[in-house]
Amino acid sequence: MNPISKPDYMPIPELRKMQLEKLQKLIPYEYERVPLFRRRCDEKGVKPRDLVTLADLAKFPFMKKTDLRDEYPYGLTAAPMSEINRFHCSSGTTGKPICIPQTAEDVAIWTEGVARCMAMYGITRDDIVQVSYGYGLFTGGLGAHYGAEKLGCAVLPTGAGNTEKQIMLMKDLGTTVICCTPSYFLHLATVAEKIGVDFRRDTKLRHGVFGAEPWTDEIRERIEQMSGIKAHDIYGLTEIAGPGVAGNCPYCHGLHVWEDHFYPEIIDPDTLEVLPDGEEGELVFTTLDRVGTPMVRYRTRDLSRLQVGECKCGRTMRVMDRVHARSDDMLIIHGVNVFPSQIEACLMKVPEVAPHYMIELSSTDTMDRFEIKVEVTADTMSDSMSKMEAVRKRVAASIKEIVGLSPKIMLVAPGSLPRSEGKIKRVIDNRRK
Ligand code: DLL
Repeated sequence: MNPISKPDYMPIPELRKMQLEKLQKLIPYEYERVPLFRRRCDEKGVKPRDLVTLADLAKFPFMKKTDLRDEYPYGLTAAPMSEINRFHCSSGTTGKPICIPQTAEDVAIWTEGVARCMAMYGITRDDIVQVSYGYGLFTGGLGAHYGAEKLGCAVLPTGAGNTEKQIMLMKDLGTTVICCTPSYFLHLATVAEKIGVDFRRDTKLRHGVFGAEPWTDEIRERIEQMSGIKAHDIYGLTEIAGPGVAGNCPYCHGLHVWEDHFYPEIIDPDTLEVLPDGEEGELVFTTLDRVGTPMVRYRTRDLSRLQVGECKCGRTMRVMDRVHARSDDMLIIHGVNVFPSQIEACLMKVPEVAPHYMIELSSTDTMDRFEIKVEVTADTMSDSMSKMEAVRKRVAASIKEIVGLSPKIMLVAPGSLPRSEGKIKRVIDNRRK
């Protein structure tokens, strides 16, 4: 076992004791240094000394993305600038970005999280890791880079974009691991095919470290089938660290949360009550060691579940379900609640369809229009009109069966929908608000 993985197997009583001790330090630290937190605790009539057991965390107020926006840039910073070592920002869909100043210690813990994920995936110091996440304010590039270096891997920091050159370097240098968004990998695979590069035949690629956006099991299967690599899931968010808050092991279907650093809770997003393990709701994280911008009960908006029971791998860290959706991703179409991931799962059941699609919504005077554009594979494109029509009908039937709606389906040519080097946007909602 790589020594970096030792904490993964910490006995549960020891882990819970450690979490409580860390929380008992964090809450007074935050109360003393962050006026917004102090004010919210005072309004609720809760004091740091009220944290006696782990369950007492539920008495403390939540933090939300809007708090980070309202307090931009330094309102939630707990450490003096002399201790700040790095900034990361995440752009929201509207308005100001959020800004997370971090100390060197914070960056080290984040790095450890990524390295522990990579070790769990079976990546070792013998690997050559191509980091195709964007470098910069986004945490993907630097997070994967530092994590891979910590494991002792050779890092190839290509960043996102320049796809043909990425493929050339992958071939020439013998890249064994690629880190990027799953949607960018799909694009990379399409370009590779176009320029005659077969991942199995022409490269040494073995692992993909994919995250930063929801991706279904069906996409995962497609990626593994088309490239012969093992596709691993890595989860995280700027507000808590970056990538490496959780990752999947070879046994569990979900992701082990590094809960010695990031304390997870699941809440009911309507009542805000903490839900027991096994129930689905909104993920909430508390950073147990952060010094620069600690987060207490940060509401991620990501929907998941903390699984009950032990994982066969022997790791004691709880397993969260893969994140297929955020609560704010939910679309209401003709009164039906729909998550884009459900549509994706339906599309991927039809093998003639490629994993590139766009959901478009608009409104007429009387009703919503719901249309899905989906690329077909190159082989399907060359088929007769009647075969194409049969594929279109199968896509429509799959959506009708699972989602209960009948959108207009448009099959489009391979490569005709927009691609992204980072997080992909798959929904255009032009309905009147
Ligand atoms: O996306 C950090 C990251 C970079 C994670 C690279 C993994 C790989 P943000 O830009 O702050 O940070 O976006 C965080 O992205 O709340 C989820 O909604 C989504 N997300 C991240 N990882 C996954 C994943 C980075 N594995 C937001 N599965 C999170 C599903 C994910 N959604």
